[in-house]
Amino acid sequence: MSKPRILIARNIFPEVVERLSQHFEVEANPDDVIWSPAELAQRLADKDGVLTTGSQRVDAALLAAVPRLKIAANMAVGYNNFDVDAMTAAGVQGTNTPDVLTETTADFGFALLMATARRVTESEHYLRAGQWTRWSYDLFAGSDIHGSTLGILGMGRIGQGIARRGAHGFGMNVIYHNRSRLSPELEAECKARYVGKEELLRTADHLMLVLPYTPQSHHTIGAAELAQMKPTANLINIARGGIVDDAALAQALKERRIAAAGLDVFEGEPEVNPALLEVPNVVLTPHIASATVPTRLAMANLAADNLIAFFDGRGPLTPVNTPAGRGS
Ligand code: 8YV
Repeated sequence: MSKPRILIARNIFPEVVERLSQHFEVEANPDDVIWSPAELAQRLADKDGVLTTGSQRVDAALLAAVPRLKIAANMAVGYNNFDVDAMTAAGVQGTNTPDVLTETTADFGFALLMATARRVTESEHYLRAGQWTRWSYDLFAGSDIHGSTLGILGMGRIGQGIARRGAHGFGMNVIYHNRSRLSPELEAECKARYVGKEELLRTADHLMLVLPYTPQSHHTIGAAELAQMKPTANLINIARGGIVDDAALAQALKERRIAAAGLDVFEGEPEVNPALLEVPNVVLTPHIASATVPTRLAMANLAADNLIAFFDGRGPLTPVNTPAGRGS
């Protein structure tokens, strides 16, 4: 029997490509070309499966053009690049990579929080520019982390990891808001108190966004929400671009209506709103929260495991939908 055919839509670890080659006829993308939707459809015309990253959209238009495709395995926990309803309707399986990146991403949330509150990159730029000539009492004075109030919006696995770090590592007072409340056991473990969104916005010294991006969470933080925050507060977004109205945030930062922001994700990334590049009180990183070598390797391997298990007939390990399945 011939092997199923798969496309690996972006360049990934050679050892994972090699592993997949033992199970499938593989078309890889070693030059890491970002294909247009039409090019992607063309390459998928004769494929049974695809390993995607956040940069490929799998929607009704693509699915209509690729009738052979049975599974899209995303190398990401977030899957807002999938139109899950369209995939389910077309009988196409979707999978993601939860758990393997939780702790690494929570670590980075803290790195960004600390860099933002303690003005790490802003002060480094000043030093590199040769502007440091003397000590002064308020030179890059920022805000404290220990003992402050950490607000978390979105309390899934990564949110819980951040809560644990804040409460147990830094003695922070942790509050959170989420669609559903955690169990009393989990709340106790995370030392986190459930509050309404308004209280979260009004009282957090550091507000961490860790919620999924959906049409409902578009611009969860806009001008009105920023206006409710303390002028001394910091905002950290490690979730998705589009959850924050970046133009409204840049304006609030410029007018110092909040103290600072740390952003790993952007509306329309890799484009970054030019107004954000103009303000000094923002730490900007290029969507690297899960980027450690072991974690990215674990993500690639889990995406590969999903493809292998699916075509073995064992069923995907971490599905995001339960389609009836396409005929072969
Ligand atoms: C990915 C992410 O690196 O897992 C996610 O949801 O945002 C990142 O870990 C990115 O989506 C590329 O696939």
